[in-house]
Amino acid sequence: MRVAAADAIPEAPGRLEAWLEAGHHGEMGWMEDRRDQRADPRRLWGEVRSVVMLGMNYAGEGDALAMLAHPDKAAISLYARRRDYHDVIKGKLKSVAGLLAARGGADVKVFVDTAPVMEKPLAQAAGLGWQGKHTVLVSREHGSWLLLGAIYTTAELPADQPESDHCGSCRRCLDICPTDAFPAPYKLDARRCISYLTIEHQGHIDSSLRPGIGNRVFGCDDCLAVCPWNKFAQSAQETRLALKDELDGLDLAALAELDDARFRTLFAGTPVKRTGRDRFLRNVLIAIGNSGRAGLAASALPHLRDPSPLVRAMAVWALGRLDPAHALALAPAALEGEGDPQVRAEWRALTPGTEHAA
Ligand code: B12
Ligand code: SF4
Ligand code: SF4
Repeated sequence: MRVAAADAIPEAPGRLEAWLEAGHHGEMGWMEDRRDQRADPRRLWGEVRSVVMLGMNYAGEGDALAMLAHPDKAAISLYARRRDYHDVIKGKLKSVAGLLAARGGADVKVFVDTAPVMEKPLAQAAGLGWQGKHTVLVSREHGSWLLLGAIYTTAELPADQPESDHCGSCRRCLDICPTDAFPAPYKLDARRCISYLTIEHQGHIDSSLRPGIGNRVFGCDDCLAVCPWNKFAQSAQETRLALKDELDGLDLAALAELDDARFRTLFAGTPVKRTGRDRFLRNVLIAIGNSGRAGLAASALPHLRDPSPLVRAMAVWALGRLDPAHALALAPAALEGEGDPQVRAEWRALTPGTEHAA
């Protein structure tokens, strides 16, 4: 934990504004709402004088990208293969905030993604680390594996020294990105980021971005995992955030069979639950389409009649990649009964001679 003054991020409003103006937030309309309050703690709470930032290590053991070598299995990002961090961090922040209030009589407010707060620039100002070229906070002790939370307080606490940038000439995170989501160092176009596409994006995923998603069905760790500063990270000790081994290496074929109830049970209490079954199945079918395993075509077939157009559309796409002849044979009859424009477009894209995502 480190402390920043409430006025320590004067460059944040302009940078947030530029990001929003460029449309890099995609459909995250909530990033536009209350933008003044997000970029300046004093706009959110007039009395705030200091911000206590918490960084919580969530490093795992071994290679975070190991699952990418198994295209018939699901890669779920490291933060999501465990209990939702928000409650755990909030609990810790509340106990510190309680001490601040009890000892100094200060007013306190605790935030973990619950209010418009720019956690990364505040954490840099407090000296927890620096925003790397991948835009995430990197620390010399924990590499890129930190989750953040904030306490705003009326107490005038002595501020810590801000951390400076230690990226140097490195650009590993920029070069590894499978969907080319960095228009420049320190700038992320969320609309191209697999984390955004698989977690936040509500609708159909553009066909040009689907191949880059590979088997990443929830979030993406590539830019974090290649950061050389990770070599100093110790694996996380917090037992309440222990990795759930049962979520590592799940078969895509098994995930394709999830109905709503089984989806909720499997991912209960984890961040994955947030997408809901339909969006998750959309992601799973993209992974199936990317797998190159013809045997997985059978897992896409039943979803051609799924009630959700999101799922149906990606079933068509996956089948078209794994078994194009079969998909083409089914297309005429399927098109007759199909009312959803996107699903119709996916069927039409299979027609020989027209552009096909594969
Ligand atoms: C919106 C959001 C997303 C969006 C957009 C990500 C983004 N980079 O903004 C999406 C859905 C893509 C996303 C993805 C992920 N997220 Co997220 N996300 C957030 C959220 C809610 C807001 C971030 C924000 O304010 N973005 C707006 C832009 C303007 O801010 P920015 O990236 O800081 O942009 C700065 C740079 O552009 C910089 N800049 C511009 N020009 C220049 C030039 C120079 C020289 C410099 C130095 C800087 C600079 O200035 C801007 C303002 O400071 C925060 C929680 C929070 N409340 O802060 C979590 C948060 C950032 N996410 C987090 C995580 C873990 C992830 C993922 C790793 C999850 C995953 N495994 O899939 C990925 C990482 C992807 C990536 N490379 O960023 C953590 C990161 C922890 C950390 N160590 O930093 C946070 C802090 C949540 C938390 N409480 O722990 N996320
Ligand atoms: S999380 Fe993945 S897709 Fe998003 S910027 Fe990083 S490497 Fe690219
Ligand atoms: S991979 Fe290199 S450029 Fe990217 S954040 Fe880490 S040190 Fe910086």
